[in-house]
Amino acid sequence: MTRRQFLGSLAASAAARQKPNVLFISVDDMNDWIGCLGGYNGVQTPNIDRLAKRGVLFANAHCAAPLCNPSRTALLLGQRPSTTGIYDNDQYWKPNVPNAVSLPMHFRANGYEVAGAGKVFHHVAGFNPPDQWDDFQLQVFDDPWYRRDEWYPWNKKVPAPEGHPFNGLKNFQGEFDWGVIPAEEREYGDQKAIDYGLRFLNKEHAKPFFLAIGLWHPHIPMFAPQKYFDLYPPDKVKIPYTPDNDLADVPAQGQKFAGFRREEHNRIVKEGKWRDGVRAYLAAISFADAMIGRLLDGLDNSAYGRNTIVVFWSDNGWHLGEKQHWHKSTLWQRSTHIPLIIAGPGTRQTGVTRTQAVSLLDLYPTLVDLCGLAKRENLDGISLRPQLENAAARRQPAVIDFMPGNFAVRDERWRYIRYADGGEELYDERSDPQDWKNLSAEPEHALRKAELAKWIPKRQAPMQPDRAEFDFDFRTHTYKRK
Ligand SMILES: [Ca+2]
Repeated sequence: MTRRQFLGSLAASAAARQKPNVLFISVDDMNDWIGCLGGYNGVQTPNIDRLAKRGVLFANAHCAAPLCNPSRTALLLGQRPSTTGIYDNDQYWKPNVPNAVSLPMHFRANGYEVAGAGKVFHHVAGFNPPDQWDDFQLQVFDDPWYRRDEWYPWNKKVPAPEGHPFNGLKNFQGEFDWGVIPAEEREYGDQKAIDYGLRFLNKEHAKPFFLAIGLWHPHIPMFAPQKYFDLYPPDKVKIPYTPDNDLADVPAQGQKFAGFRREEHNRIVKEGKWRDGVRAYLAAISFADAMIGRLLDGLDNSAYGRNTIVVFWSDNGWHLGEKQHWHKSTLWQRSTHIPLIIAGPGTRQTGVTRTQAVSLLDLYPTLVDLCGLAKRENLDGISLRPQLENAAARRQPAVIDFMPGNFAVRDERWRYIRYADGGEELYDERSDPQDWKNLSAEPEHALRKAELAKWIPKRQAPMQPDRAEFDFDFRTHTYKRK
């Protein structure tokens, strides 16, 4: 190496050291029931709320798709389902979009140390290729007695514990459970992801880092230690108000999405468990919040507190009986509206709220922008930097995909939904945030609908083949088309 090359490499490593780190924290199925978003009066999320106070709260943020895999894949590849064809939970992204450069890959290619734990990509085997990370700790489940071996080959299956299912619902299978499991608080699976993050933050890192910590909570099964249930005395828990005729003005495809797993809603109502389920969701949210608090404390007590961008996001929302539906998988506010906070270097104002509609698709270009990474072409989102700097910065609407041909377009005030069969909905979210009154048939809104419809992507990729069409080998992480 010549002296000049040596000085050049010194300068390059100094520049790399000055780049901000990223702590990328996600939760699963957390809707807007957090203190700073006001979705449920009385919810206790002091740690998420304190993060909002030191950053920018995007109060009108939406997922790219209201379901785990398409939402996470869209965020992490920077491209919406109608661009990639990854619309559902059963589609591997890696063999279907082989040239994609994911957000962690792009950080790696730009000199970052990239690590993670828990559920960042979709949680089933085959969705989180090991080449994405310098190091990754796979998810630890709270319900290892339920997890099917072929989907979770790293999971050690155990016999179902006594008392399962813990919610006492009759004949319920699988994940749809809630309650207190026989485990200490520190033994819950998500704590292992937090522990990984704390260990990582306690180490010295030669390069700037991108650290992704993905929590499963408050996703079903909604298990939490007793003390989080005790935050919500049963007689104080409020069931969401749902008008009887709420679905009457919803077109056929919307009815179909809302009817998915309707039997679970019916059973919850029939067995008198609605309030119980709402309470478990609140407990699971507060438990997630407490774990996030541990991680934020760990960051503050580490060497990286001042030079780390914190991004907090949820992959989609969650219905608790609104429109006779539990789960996500709808194009309404309840499913698409999610918490999103960005704090740390790059946020000039702190403790402020932005009301422009934004999308999780915007995170990829935002982080490229804030961290000075090489620009990427063909990303579907746009950088949030203008909103981080200026409350009045202009935005384009957020567009949400759900299965081929179905879209919601959300701007600061309106939500326009168009289904593949032509069915439409229009809601004024300012006066009707619960999407109760479909205004799409009213002639006075024709022009508004046409304006919003312009944002629906012209190019709509067909559905990619699902995983049944591949032989996947977890050991070598290879896919073979059958
Ligand atoms: Ca989810």
